[in-house]
Amino acid sequence: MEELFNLCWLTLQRNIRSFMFTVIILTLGMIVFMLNGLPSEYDKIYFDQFPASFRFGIATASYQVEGGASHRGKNIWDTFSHTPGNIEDGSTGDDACDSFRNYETDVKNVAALGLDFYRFSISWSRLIPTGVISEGISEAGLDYYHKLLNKLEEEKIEAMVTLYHWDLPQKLQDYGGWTNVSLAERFQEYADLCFKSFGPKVKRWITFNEPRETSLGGYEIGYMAPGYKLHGTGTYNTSYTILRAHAAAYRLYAERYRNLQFGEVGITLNCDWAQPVDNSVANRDAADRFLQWYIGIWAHPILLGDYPSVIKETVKTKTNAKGFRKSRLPEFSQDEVDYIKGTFDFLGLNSYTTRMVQFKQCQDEEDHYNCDQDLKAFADPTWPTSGSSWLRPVPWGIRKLLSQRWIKHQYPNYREIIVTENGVSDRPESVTLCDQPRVNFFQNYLNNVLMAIRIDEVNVVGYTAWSLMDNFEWAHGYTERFGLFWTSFDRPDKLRTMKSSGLFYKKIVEARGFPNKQTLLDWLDEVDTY
Ligand code: GBH
Repeated sequence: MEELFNLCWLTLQRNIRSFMFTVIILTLGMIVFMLNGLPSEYDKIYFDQFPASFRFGIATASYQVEGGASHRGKNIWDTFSHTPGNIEDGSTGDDACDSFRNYETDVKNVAALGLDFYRFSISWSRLIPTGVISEGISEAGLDYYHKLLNKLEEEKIEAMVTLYHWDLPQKLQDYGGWTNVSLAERFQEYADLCFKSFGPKVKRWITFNEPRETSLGGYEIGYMAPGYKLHGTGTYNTSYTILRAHAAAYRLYAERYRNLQFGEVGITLNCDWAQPVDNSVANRDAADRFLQWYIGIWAHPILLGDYPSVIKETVKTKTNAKGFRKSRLPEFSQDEVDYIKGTFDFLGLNSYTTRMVQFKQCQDEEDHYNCDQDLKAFADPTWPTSGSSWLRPVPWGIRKLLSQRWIKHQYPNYREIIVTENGVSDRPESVTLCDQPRVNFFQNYLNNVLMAIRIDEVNVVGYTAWSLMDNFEWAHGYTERFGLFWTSFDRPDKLRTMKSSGLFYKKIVEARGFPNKQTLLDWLDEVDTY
């Protein structure tokens, strides 16, 4: 009995000791926790600088910001936006941000962010009102871009100039637009005028911005100008002309201008990352098809030669099955393959979001670019939302897209990649100058680009935020704001005011990256109270 009592007493004593020990450990833990905070999302940030030669910039596009519509020839976005029902808020780009008059402020704002370059686009019909050079050139149009380029030079900001950001002269649309192969020649003449006039002041030229959107949005689905619904052929037929036009401009520059002007010519392609829903072969193949149809249809002919074989074979099989001998996808001759192949000094990439992808046999009776891919693409409901239904911030997506998972692997000869657009929208009623979600977006996307460079060794040489200021967001008019500067559209002077995201981007650019956790937290505090 006594032994038993002693045993119990001993056990109790030992337990009290371990109980006290636990209490002390917990208290110490609490103290450490209170001093340092929880392990946070900031512990996942990769702290390092971008390479010394890395360039930071910001972008706009002519129709979205210029206004001054009465001072130039008519283009397809004038026609499209003036047609009732096409634009969400019934607006047009007639005035937009009035950069036609405010270009000096724009350059000043780019300089205020401490940036290395400004990416803007030239309005074709501002230089050549009908699009046909023999019908006349506008001196006032040339003058406008000279003034803009001079101002940039004064501020020591490099110019990255897009030749085609969707605003085709209307007269060229009347001849069939990009379904007409001879538009490649008209484009080459226009490019020639731009190289000749502005070349000495331009470091990088982009022939086309997101040709996929021109083709799919403009000619197959129809939510963009010119609004055609050529299902099954619109994307493929126009891609054939656009690829030839791109190559024609590239070759012209290489032959006649490069030795004198020392610039580079590339194209900007857009792409979402495609994450297979699981590891099955069927779903991984579906995600790969998503990427081939999205970016491969453009990148493969330019980097490796000809359309990707999966697209050639699939479209041919599907067309044959309907009883037609000739594929809906045009065929390049060997000469054409060689003409287009290798026409890039750098690859521009616009990326905003990610899709989950799953195999799904398309049942549509109708031929369609989407149906040809046999897949279902959707957003994971847990991803955050933004001001645009299609745009779900998924920062790791851009890293996978750039890295060995895709672009670096598919196109080993890619040379240099420049992220030519990346950004996020909000709705004017929800967020104003203190745009915390946008700050968060840039922090995480820029950090993933940094990891792609430093960890995955992708040769990304520049990054471009979209956009300098809120502007005409195509079919969504002025209902979605992407700016790092707020635009007061209701004021005649279209006043621009820097948002928190502008200040945050400036900090990253100044530091050339992410120095350490404390500095990052200090920046976030500062921009939050801004
Ligand atoms: C870029 O396109 C453009 O280059 C730029 O001009 C634009 O302002 C920016 O992004 C932001 O959108 O509304 O569901 O019909 C990005 C690619 C393709 C994304 C068309 C939106 C419309 C989908 N865009 N897409 S929907």
